[in-house]
Amino acid sequence: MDKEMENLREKFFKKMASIKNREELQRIRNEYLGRKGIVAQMLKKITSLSPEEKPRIGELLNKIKRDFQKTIAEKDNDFLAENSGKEEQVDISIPGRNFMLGTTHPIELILKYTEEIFMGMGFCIVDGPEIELDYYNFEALNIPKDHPVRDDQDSFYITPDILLRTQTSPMQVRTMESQPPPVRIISAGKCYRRDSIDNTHTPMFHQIEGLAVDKDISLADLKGVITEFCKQIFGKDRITRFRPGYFPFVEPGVEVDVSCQLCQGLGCQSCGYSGWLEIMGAGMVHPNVLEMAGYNVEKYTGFAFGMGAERIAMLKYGINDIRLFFENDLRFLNQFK
Ligand code: 2U9
Repeated sequence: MDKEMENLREKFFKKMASIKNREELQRIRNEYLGRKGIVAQMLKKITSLSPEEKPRIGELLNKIKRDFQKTIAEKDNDFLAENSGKEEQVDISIPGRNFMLGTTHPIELILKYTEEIFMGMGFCIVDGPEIELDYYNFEALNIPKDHPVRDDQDSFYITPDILLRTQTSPMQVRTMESQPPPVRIISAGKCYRRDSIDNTHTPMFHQIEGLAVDKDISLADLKGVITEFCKQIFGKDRITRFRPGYFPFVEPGVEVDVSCQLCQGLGCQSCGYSGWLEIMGAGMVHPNVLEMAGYNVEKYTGFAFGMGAERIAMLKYGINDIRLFFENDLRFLNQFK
């Protein structure tokens, strides 16, 4: 065994003296120190030695192993040092790399603009869960189990009582439950409905809703706030129109139109020759909704409104297909800086 170990050393150092690169070094490392390498095999042989020889040979072999490891590591460092000089050379004549800069998504832009406009009128922003209880999504909004409006807002149910929210109103109910009036809040975010996809429908969309509850709130306050919003988001020259409309959570309910920018209200193809574009629904909060949230309906009234962020973006930017928002085509997205 002593002779064998001597030969081993001699052969290893001879080979090491002639290697030229890291690949060759790796090969020698595997050959000598690998799991099935020469040193490992010799260490295995120790078991067959006499009890007196075992510790001596074991110690010598382990010393050989440490020496080989050290020599290989030193050689590796030499190679690295030689190469690193080359790698770090900088050619300052090469033009710099262009980094792709992201842009804000148009829906995010609309959400941010809208929130800022309403914050300027004293509203706060509230955020809430996208997975909701049926109670907050429907019942507390005056939509009991058998109400026909549930057909228009068919949802994705997780259990019979838990669903993906179909509107952002649940958070407004939760806010009313958690604080007394006055309340002035905007709730915006993703909503889900089981709609078939076409150029105006996707099963996930974004809603922006507002709610104001206080003493002496009237429909005139609603009209003033919405008219101001339309002027700020679409332009000073736009005017608004309020028509009667039905929504179970408001009474009276209204549908809000903004004058068409292309024809200045005269009528053209884009507004269906009416001069008006529908932008949202709104109304005075139904007393049942206020009462279920624990508010005194003798003392307080409120207004609420709701709109689709995609629809607002389509009207503001002249986009005719809602699917463009979710296809992530950079040629589309890069237009919104
Ligand atoms: C509470 C009480 C009332 C919010 C309102 C609408 C009318 C409305 C639609 C617009 C387009 C939904 O995304 S859409 O399909 N919304 O027409 N939303 S009133 O009323 C509320 C909200 C919260 C507590």
